[in-house]
Amino acid sequence: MKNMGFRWYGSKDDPITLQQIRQIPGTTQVVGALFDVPVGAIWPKEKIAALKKQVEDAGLKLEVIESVNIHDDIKIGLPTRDQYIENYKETIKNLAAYGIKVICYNFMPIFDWLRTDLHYQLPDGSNDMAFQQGKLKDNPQDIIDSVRNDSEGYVLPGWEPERLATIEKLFKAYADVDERKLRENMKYFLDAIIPTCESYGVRMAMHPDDPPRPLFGLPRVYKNATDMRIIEGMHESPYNGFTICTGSLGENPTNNVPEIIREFVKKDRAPFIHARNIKFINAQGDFHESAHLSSEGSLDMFEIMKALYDTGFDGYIRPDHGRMIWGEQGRPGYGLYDRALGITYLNGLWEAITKDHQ
Ligand code: CS2
Ligand code: MN
Repeated sequence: MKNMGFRWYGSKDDPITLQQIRQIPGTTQVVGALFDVPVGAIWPKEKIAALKKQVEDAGLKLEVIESVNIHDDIKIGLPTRDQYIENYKETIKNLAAYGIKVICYNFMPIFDWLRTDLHYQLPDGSNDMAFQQGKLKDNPQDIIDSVRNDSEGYVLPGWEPERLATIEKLFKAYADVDERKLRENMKYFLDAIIPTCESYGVRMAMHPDDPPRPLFGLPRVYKNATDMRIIEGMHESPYNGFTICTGSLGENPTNNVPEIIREFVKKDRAPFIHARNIKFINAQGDFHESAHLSSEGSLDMFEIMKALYDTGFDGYIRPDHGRMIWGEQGRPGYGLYDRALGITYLNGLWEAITKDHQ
């Protein structure tokens, strides 16, 4: 696939090098971000330029950013949000100046994705991340502590220590934010930024809530196709788009992922795809992340790639979380080997589907 990417955490924080990424066959894009700019602040041009140069010097491209995170004041709807929205617009302009085409973001209150195991043991000796509802304690602090203890010292996206230190305060601040209010705040944000995206040619790609269900009483607004139609209607524009994360959406067994792809790629609302598989452990919808192959999980990756092919998808795609295999250690979900295998598999499916249609 022409825009196959690999998520990278930067030379300071990622044990994986750009040279290694360059050697994964069929990989042309790095999906990157600045990790040392506080949420809500403007991303400085010099830092974007430096990242871009680093990636290009390694023979790769940087056209997708994951993520430019949204300040909680915007999600809560505080009066201070206007300044953060202005900053976000400046960041969009600065990114556009360096050829960024897509910004992935999410609108999840407090937590980004959530798992109850970061090292779930698989029978073949590898491990990956899992979510088991029964293991979720009532007190969010327990899950924060367990993630912190289990992440091998890596800062996981959305779990930055400075945010988590203020968790109690954050929960209080979100007390009045229900699903309706969160949607209202999202529309306010989109109405403000999408005109800037249109003028500067940067497409927003919202990531689904992961797992796609309310947790600790916090509202969730992107769980399924119905939610997507609501978000789409908040601000009609191809620049108001989605990241279709097959794993996140697939974690709800009632979501038909290929159908979601068909609907939203056809409507030109899906500039970015995260392709990964998950495997349900029981009928309650507990799951672990699996290798990318259809045979290893509960999602049919062939049908997913075929839906992309049939709808003429020509956007950006990356494998998502992988297992830890061959003794590799590092940031859970973001090792080199299994994601590289994922790319090879996805590219193989794509070649087969493409040639079959010639
Ligand atoms: C997740 C998220 O899809 C993923 O890799 O780890 O952290 C995702 O990057 C964010 O929700 C996007 O904003
Ligand atoms: Mn994802």
